[in-house]
Amino acid sequence: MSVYLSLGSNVGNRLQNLQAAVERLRAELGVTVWKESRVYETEPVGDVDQGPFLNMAVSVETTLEPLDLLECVQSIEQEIGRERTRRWGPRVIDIDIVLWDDVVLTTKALTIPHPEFRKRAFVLAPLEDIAPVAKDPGTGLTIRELLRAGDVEGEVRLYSA
Ligand code: A4P
Ligand code: MG
Repeated sequence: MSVYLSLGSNVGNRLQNLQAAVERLRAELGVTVWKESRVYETEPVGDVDQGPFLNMAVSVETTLEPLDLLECVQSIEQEIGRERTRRWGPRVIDIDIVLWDDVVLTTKALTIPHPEFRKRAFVLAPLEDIAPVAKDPGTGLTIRELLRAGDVEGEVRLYSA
């Protein structure tokens, strides 16, 4: 079983924020972190004028139900001090559930696969590091195929601290 999470930060010590989030995920009961991608510096996507992000992806296995994992990652976000400002705006840490095996789920609180991920290089490039042939149940395409599909937005490059 594989669940893929996308992590992003563009406020404060961005690398430290990502590392703190992964550390807390590792400490969660019922969550096992398997793989960590490299860290990418990425151009902000969306209408908000804000600084560049660091983004990464991790694969986890979990005994939690999807909504419970969402609650879990949201409490980690709050712990790390995310200030809830505006949608798509700057954040200390943002953790999104991107894929959950071949689960397709649309509820008010949670949509899996993440509705925006197919066109976001800042999600796909880190994911390609750890899961190039994982399949998007929505389109049947792999991460690698989505990344090469052409309508992917935002510049990304490997980050070295
Ligand atoms: N929610 C629904 N589905 C999911 C899911 N699969 N994973 C709901 C996580 N959350 C999900 O999210 C708002 C609500 O989405 C949650 O309460 C949950 O119930 P939020 O994290 O509170 O708010 P947000 O992140 O500001 O809004 P949103 O729409 O999730 O923004 P995104 O899509 O996360 O985009 N550019 C770069 N380069 N790198 C980035 O990381 N991130 C964003 C944020 C914009 N631009 C970026 C980046
Ligand atoms: Mg989010």
